[in-house]
Amino acid sequence: MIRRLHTAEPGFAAALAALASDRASATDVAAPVAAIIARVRAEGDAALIDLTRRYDRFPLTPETLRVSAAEIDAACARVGAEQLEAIDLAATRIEAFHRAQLPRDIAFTDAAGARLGLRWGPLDAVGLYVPGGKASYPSSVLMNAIPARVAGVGRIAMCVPTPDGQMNDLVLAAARRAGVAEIYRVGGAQAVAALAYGTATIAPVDRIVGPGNAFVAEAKRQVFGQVGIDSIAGPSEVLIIADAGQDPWRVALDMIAQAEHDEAAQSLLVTDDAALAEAVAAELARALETLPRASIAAASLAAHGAIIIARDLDEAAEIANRVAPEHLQVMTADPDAVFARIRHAGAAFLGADAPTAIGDYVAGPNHVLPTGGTARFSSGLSVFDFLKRTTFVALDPAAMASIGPAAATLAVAESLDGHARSIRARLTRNRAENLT
Ligand code: HSO
Ligand code: ZN
Repeated sequence: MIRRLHTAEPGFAAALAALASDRASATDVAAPVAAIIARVRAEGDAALIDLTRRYDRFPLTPETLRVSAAEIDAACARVGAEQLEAIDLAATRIEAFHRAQLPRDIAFTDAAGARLGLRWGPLDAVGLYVPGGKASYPSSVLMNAIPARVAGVGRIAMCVPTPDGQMNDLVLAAARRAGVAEIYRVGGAQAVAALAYGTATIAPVDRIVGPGNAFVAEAKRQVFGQVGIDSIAGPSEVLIIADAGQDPWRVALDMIAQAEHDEAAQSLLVTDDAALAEAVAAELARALETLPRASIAAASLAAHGAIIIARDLDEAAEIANRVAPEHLQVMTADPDAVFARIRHAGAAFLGADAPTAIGDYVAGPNHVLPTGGTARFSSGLSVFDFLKRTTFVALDPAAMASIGPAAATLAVAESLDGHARSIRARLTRNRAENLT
């Protein structure tokens, strides 16, 4: 039920490439999403109300669009103490890790006497999309909202669909713990449109983050430019590098933890030990017997999973670099040595005691990570997604005298005399000279 691949076999490179393709389900919803966005822009709240009645079967009104503080209180009161404590531990650790990321401003005076610098500042307002239904994860509320808070974002507006009026109490409790109080009962492309363009009730934001279904992803693509967006998340994936002597039961459970997310999820094991490979395959079958989400996990493992037998751990690391997985686990005798060879992975988990699932919840680093090989050129969510830089230049006459003439020369070379004159006006007060 899970394929084996040997790096020594001729077709290996092609087989590895095939594993990477065919995972993203390409549902083309561009046209209906464009229509929804146009409606929200034209009709505002009335469109949100109508679309929510239609798609979420909920009789939304202007008064119930925003979730009240009393409703959030009531939701939190229904959550058990153990779960609230777990949310609190997760939030505390996520906050500490993201606080450590905060960058420093730069300011210095260079040899020419120019004072140069760069100042970081938060976005004014961010929209957080939270899916409804089965993929409504409180942990993702924490992972998206806390970095924004830590960055100093002034306003965080959250949209969450409530199909048939159902709200997830834990999602509201996580929002409260993350300091998000502005929550709207609206989802889908209409929520993204409202956050991007604003309605009478929902003020527009500057950037929209958070996972969603095909409609939400397409809506984010279409509003990009009006607002910033985060990267569009694909199905989750893990690549585990394990050597001889690792516990096959643990390896199997770590593969299943990823596979149970989605039929399109991917779990790969790369090992230099053929005996471990077979032991893990046997444990996968055993572990699936009692897994509540066995049908999803089994489908994922059969369609997209693989156990790869490599010559050695160097080759295993090279395979990981080629795959550029969202999550990398290194379960080897010397995980740091293997990790030193890794160039492309969204997040790494080092050692036999650090499963990906701990990072999904409480480790501290973000669980919103680049999927589908995009770790080759991008990174997981961080405070930088909610910060921007403004550079500055301050010059006195001496500094201008030092660097101005070269600028004037380049301006003339570009046939931009207005630029040259603007510069020369700082080099001399003689108007005739400004114009030469
Ligand atoms: N593994 C998912 C995050 C998640 N797992 C949330 C459980 N809840 C993407 O990194
Ligand atoms: Zn997960």
